[in-house]
Amino acid sequence: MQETLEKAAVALQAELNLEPFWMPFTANRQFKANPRLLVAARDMYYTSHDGRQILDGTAGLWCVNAGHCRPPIVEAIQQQVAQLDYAPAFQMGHPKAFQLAEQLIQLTPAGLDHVFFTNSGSEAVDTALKMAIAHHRLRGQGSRQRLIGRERGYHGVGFGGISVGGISNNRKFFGSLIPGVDHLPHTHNLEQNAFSRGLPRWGSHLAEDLERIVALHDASTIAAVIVEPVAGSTGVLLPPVGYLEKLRAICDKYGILLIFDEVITGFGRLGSPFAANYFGVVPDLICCAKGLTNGTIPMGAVIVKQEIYSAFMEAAGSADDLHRPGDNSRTLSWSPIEFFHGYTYSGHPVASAAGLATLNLYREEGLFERAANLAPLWEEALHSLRGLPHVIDVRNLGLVGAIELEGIPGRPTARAFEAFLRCYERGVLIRTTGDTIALSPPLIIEEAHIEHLIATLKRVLQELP
Ligand code: PXG
Ligand code: PLP
Repeated sequence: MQETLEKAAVALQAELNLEPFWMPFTANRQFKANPRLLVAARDMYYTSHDGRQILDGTAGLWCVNAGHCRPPIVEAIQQQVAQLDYAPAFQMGHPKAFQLAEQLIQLTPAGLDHVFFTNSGSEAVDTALKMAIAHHRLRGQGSRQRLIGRERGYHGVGFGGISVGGISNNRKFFGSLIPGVDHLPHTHNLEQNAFSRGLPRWGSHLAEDLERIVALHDASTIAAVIVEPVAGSTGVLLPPVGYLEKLRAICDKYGILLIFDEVITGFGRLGSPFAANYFGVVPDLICCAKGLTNGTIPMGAVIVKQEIYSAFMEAAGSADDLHRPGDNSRTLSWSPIEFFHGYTYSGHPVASAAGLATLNLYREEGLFERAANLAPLWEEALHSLRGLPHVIDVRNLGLVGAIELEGIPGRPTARAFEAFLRCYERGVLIRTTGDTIALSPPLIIEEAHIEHLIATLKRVLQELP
């Protein structure tokens, strides 16, 4: 097998110059010496450049929730790009962006009812942080500028996102970041919670650290707390029972906005539209992306509560106010534009068409319910890996899973990465972060696929150095 792969790699390099493309979050030199290219996809499988079928255990990068190249989505994109390729996003519109916003708010908990479109999760995060700070200013609380993130959090790669994020490698190279950010402690604790099924019991008190931060800085300086309800990228860290409820209560007590970054947890990953629905904890803003278009066309969104939208609408000069330019009783100098923010491609027609077709497919096939129904089987399958060599924890919720391996001393990440390579050789795509294997298959996964995935992992874990 190794030999065939190497042959295919050599053939590929003869026809494709891999050098100019600076690949994101990739060991470029290692990859280019031994490339892994995907050339096609269908439902649960990728086709690799050497012609093999690869079972997708990760829904691409947590985004292809309905499976690959689904015809209704593909056709909607094809039709849209031929009919209206682009429409200016500022002071102009097109119907599908409005339709998509309306459909999105059907999925969120009551009260979250206005949508701002972005092109990625990173942009959704930066948008939400800007909204939070501006919202306070517009309500006469301009001293509320401080942002609270969490250790090990991932909120994309914009300067806002890495500032509130808590992954050291994503921060340390990039200077002083944005000022006025504090971090809550992460909730991962193997001594207390290893091999929990579903939510861990221990650790809800960690939310109370927000009280310490408030005592230190005073609530009047704090704009927002941002967390992933389930931290994905850092290795699937689950919130302890009661933790998110506590965070919500403390935010309410001090007038702090709560932002859920649902870029991964949105669109059925936990068996419900959003984690907010799953946990019954309603944030003030939700960031989403990825599954919004089933990964087909880049798109993100921030969904906000009515009060936040209204604060902007009421504070800005009204369009009928033309006779009162310069009225300085208002917080901002007069302008009919309520929020000085947006992207060339906010609500892009092709992305909107992809989003509409995606939400329709989720609904028609009942994919969120399907994920919820499969979750117990998924849990059983994952926990059957307990006891295999190197496995120090197994975590699961909805259709997310993590297998944490004991690292090789002095070579962190090496063991899990070796598992990734070996699974790929055996025709299964997994994702690793640190020494944790993260799994998040398309929600169309069937029992036989789960068996194949777990059987491959078992063999690979038994063989690992
Ligand atoms: N917030 C969260 C919670 C995310 O998981 C982003 C923001 C940024 O989204 P964009 O679209 O800008 O990438 C993410 C993205 C991984 C992995 O393997 C996770 C992400 C992206 C790529 C890889 O864990 N999460
Ligand atoms: N840089 C320049 C010079 C621009 O003109 C623009 C948009 O007009 C941007 C950056 C931002 O690009 P986007 O709106 O695609 O985020």
